[in-house]
Amino acid sequence: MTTQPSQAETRLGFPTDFVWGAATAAYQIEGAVAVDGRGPSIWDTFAHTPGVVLGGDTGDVAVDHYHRFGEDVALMSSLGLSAYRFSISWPRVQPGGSGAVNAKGLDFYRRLVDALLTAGIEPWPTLYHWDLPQELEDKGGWPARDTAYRFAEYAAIVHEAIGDRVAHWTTVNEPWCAAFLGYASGDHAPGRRDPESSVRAAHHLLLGHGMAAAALRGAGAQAGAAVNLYAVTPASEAPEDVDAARRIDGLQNRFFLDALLRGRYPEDVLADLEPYDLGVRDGDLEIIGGPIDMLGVNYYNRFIVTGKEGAAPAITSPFAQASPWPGSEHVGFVQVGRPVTAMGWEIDESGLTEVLTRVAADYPPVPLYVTENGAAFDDVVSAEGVEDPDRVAYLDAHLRACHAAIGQGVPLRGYFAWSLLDNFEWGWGYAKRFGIVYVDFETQARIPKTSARWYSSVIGRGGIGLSSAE
Ligand code: IFM
Repeated sequence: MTTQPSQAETRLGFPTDFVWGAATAAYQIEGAVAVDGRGPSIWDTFAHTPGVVLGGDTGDVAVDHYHRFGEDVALMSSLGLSAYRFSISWPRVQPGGSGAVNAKGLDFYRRLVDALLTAGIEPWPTLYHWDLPQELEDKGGWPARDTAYRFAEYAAIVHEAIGDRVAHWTTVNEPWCAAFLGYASGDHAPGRRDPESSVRAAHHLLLGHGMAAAALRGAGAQAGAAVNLYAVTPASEAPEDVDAARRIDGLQNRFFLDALLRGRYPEDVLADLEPYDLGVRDGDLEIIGGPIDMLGVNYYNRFIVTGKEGAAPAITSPFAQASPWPGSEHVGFVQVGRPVTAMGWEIDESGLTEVLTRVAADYPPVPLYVTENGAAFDDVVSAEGVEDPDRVAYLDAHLRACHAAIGQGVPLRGYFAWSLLDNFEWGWGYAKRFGIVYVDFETQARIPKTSARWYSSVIGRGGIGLSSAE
């Protein structure tokens, strides 16, 4: 990879083949939940359960991307995106999660991929961004081993339909969230609160990834997974803080990284999870640790962790539990007074460089992509449009952090802003806006924010200005 030397003095240039993208996920944007044969997912059921999503919001309509994808692709094109990361709704493609395939559902993704390619935008589908078909949950969900096999079958169905036009595949997105928010804290669908189920879910999500990745790669595609990684720092040198940080880093980061990139679970994490049976069988970790072509890193913030009593839980949902997931007993999350986003997450871009350099230094080499990074702020529409200088500053700082990582030899090949559009932010409903494009949820009008125009100019220049947020 080479940078463009002619412009090197005026900007911090990125490699010429750097992928500049934006990301979304099916349940957060598509809507049309009962249209053209889509089946119900765990998020449909969960969101319709009173008291679990702020304001009783659901993804029933979301931002109606299912009907407006042409307009949205035109928007991406006007911004100059080189790639678009979206997820495929399993229950739209296979309403019951096994068996019959819904031709109309597959056709939607064929049309989306075609529109992207026509616009010169590379499609980057993710096969699982949390919308498990409800029928599979009824049969045991991710804690049941069979779900991993069904996932691999579904992956093959989607590849068969669009594999001739799609090169880069992400299997599962943020398996930590799907497993531990879904099955331990109950903050996310399906809302179960059972630690053993959550660790089995984590293992089966990884197993599903391994089987799907092998099948996709066998068919000539490039495949990988996207994990949400955090910089984790003990609040002090006190042994209980250091151990709390080890446990959080273990479950949040190393559990997934070691499995995916080394084919094993970390011993200390297995010891922390001692009372539980993960359901690991002979050969599973060889499958999970099989070759991948890329690792997606989703980064939002740093965790500063204490083992002392009384600190707050991590802010994962408006309904976050005090000790929400196994191994996090007696763990608290400390804030140190840095500026926060509308999620209450402290902004610390140095953590992104830290996470990227750590993966590059501690694990076998694999191309990395920042598959999600962004921030929610309380955007308002004015006569001037939607001005979001805080988001511009956030994105700028994190792209600087990426640039620094590349400078330290990290094989970082691309960056996807989260998110292209304001959307359904899970337990927060429509109360949190992550988009670089504002969406009026009443009219569905799209209004590019200042950050969208700024990002577009970064893409056009192939880099960021020498001074902040230029
Ligand atoms: O909106 C989510 C996304 O679905 C997964 N990663 C984090 C984002 C912001 O919370």
